[in-house]
Amino acid sequence: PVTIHLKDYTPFGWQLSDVHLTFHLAPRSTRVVSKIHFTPNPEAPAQDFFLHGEQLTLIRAAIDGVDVTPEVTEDGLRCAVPDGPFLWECEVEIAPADNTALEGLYMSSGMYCTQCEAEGFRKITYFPDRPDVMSVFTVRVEGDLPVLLSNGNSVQRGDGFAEWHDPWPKPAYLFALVAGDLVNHPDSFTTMNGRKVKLNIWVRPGDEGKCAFGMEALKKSMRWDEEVYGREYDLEVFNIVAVDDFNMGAMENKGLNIFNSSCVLASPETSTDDNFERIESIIAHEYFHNWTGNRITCRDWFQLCLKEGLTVFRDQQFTKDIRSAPVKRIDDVASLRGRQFPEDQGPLAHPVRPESFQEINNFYTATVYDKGAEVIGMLKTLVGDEAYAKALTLYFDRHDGDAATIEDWLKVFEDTTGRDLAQFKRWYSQAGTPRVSVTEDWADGTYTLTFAQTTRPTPGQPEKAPQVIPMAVGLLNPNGDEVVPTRVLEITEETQSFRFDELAARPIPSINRGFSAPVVLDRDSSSEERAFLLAHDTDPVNRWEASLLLGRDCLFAMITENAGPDVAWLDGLERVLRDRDLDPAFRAMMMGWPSQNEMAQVLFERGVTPDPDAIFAAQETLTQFKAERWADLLPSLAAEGTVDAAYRPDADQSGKRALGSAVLALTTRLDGGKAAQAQFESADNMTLQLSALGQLVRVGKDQDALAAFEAQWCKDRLVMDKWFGLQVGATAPDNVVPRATALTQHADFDWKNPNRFRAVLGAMAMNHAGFHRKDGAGYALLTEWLIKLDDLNPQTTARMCSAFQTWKRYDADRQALIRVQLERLRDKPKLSRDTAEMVARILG
Ligand code: B3K
Ligand code: ZN
Repeated sequence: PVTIHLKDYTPFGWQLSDVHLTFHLAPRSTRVVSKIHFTPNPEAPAQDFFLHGEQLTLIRAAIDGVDVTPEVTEDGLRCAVPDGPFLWECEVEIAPADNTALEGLYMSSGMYCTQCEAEGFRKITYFPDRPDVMSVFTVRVEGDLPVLLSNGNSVQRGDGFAEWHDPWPKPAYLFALVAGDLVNHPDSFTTMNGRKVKLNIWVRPGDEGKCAFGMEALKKSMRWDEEVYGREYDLEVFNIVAVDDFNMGAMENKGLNIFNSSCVLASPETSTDDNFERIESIIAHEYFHNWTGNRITCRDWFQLCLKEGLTVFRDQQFTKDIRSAPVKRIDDVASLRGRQFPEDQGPLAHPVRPESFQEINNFYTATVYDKGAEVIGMLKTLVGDEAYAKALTLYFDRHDGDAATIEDWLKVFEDTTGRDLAQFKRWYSQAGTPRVSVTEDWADGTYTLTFAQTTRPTPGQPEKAPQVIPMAVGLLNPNGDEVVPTRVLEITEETQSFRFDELAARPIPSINRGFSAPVVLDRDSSSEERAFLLAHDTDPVNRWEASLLLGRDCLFAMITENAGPDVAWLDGLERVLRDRDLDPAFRAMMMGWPSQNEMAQVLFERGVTPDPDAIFAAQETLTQFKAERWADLLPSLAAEGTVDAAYRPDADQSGKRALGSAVLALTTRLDGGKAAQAQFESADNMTLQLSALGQLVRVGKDQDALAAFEAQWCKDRLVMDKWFGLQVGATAPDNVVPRATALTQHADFDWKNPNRFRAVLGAMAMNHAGFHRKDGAGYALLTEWLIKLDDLNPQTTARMCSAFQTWKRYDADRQALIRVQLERLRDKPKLSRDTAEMVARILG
């Protein structure tokens, strides 16, 4: 396998002034004709003329009108070319109907669509398929289908053809084409400069009723980017298309975003509150890419976080602005810790800007996206809001039209603030989660906090240097008042102290407020102190954190010492739950506790080999205990969690329903599922229906409900994904593998559809105790299916291998069982490059 290195970057030898593409669509014999003007690039070293191309049948190639015979290899073609500018013409044939990898041009339920990021365009035609080669595209689509779309503005349309022109130079990964029998949900948006933009969401007939929410989210995003970042949309039309078969969430192709239908279609009957919120944020994310990604793109794929980290940061800001900021922050912190920390602390650890890869698709990770966003958040915290805004304005002014780098990005901050960001840059180059230990000192009214940072070795990086850590700290008086409001301490040394003078009493510190830095805090705080913060902290994230830490300790003691639940913690929590001044959504979050997966990590960190069954059992005992202890409180909380008004997926109503469903989980422990059954029967929206079904699955009283649900929804693919997923994800550990096995035999288990595949096998891998059952049946089942899927869809296969990334946490027997499966996968004949790289990294 070939490894690509950041340090080897060289510019392409030519510039492309314009690209003309003509598509003659046919399921198994689409012809793609390209005409491209190449001009030598004065800034590039001399090189062979090489164009990427994979799985293409070359029909004809010509230079300046004269036929040529290039040397064709598996990954592209080489050809002798003139010294000066020339016109390249080429015709290839491809078979979209046979493209199961869902990369390049493929078919999904009878419609043609494309996915080119990162390197899919080379499966459409021969091209310099790299993000720093940007050009103006004109596209003609010919086919016997009612709707023919591509990027940019519509130029001409007629019987069986359409022409599109995108005036903004773009790299090939932003190219898109869609053709099919589609209907649209139209709307329009008037930009800040009064330009009217046509908006469309294109869907398959029958889905028209599920577009309104997405459209509102799009308009909100467009307005928000104008108001907050001063960014205006730049084409006459913005199209979104929903596609059923898609490897990820969505794609920001210029003017023609393509979405996994699960990330755009929504209705109260078929979508949960969580679905609505996710759809809103993904629509925003893809739209925001228009400036951070498309107008300013990446020089090479190592710079992926330049667009992804920044765009995630922007979509998080957007959600905070239009929903509840504290709740969103807690959500993001929980997801960072649940997904990114394990990555950063295991065999797949890599820097936010990786330095090498074999298959770039394997680096669309929580580290690049979510840690990438955290790094931007830290930068903003360090320079302040005003400087951040100035730096961003400079970034857009200076780099509009560029394929930029992290160096360019940091330079705008250095130029606007005069700060030297050399040390800060380590956040981009050093992998691993920094650990910060805290000690304190109190004497004569002076309180001193001392921080010591270390980062453990990660693959390829044995030594780590200290990073810049913006640590937001506030101090509370023993009576609960805040004596020192939040202050950001800038830690740059390995060990560093900060003093707070003239205090009347020894304060209680609230450290890393708002999770100002993505680090693990090591601090021996007493449970009294945590309980105090749970009661008094003004920072919602740390209030939640205090409860989480108490929960961790409680479960740890239950698992390792057979202790009973920590009643002091539960009583503190109860006071929070009873506080009607607190947002129901926040209280719902406070009712959560460390997941089984998180507990496995906690045990491992504390030197105890995690036993998945013991973790599960402790969680069960704790839940039962909570339910009994709070039995009196539950009815009033349930009432607060009930919405009487007509369904709206807004923050207010969904917060209430979240509280309601957290309460239902406890009530079910007391009534064996009676309330859940009633809720299931009366539910008039998917949030209530699904949360009730989840509880019925959990208590094993799900047979009738699952049948009823299936009968009701068997025609709706997205709802059926929930049905498949929930019965595996929520069931008791022993049932997980048998159920997943049975569901893979179900007539509707269309395993070539990534959503359905993930619904069953992804849900199995996420059910901690079920997946990690002692006999290894979970590992074997997942591997069997990964082996099967790899021939068809390497991207989704490789991504799902990460289910094994935490394998070194577990006991020798489980490790041996996992190793057998990883080796079985490794040794599969014709294993894809994607999966091969993942398995090799996980095996280490
Ligand atoms: N940029 C795309 C992701 C492409 C993934 C390629 N394997 C979606 C997004 O981040 O918005
Ligand atoms: Zn993105």
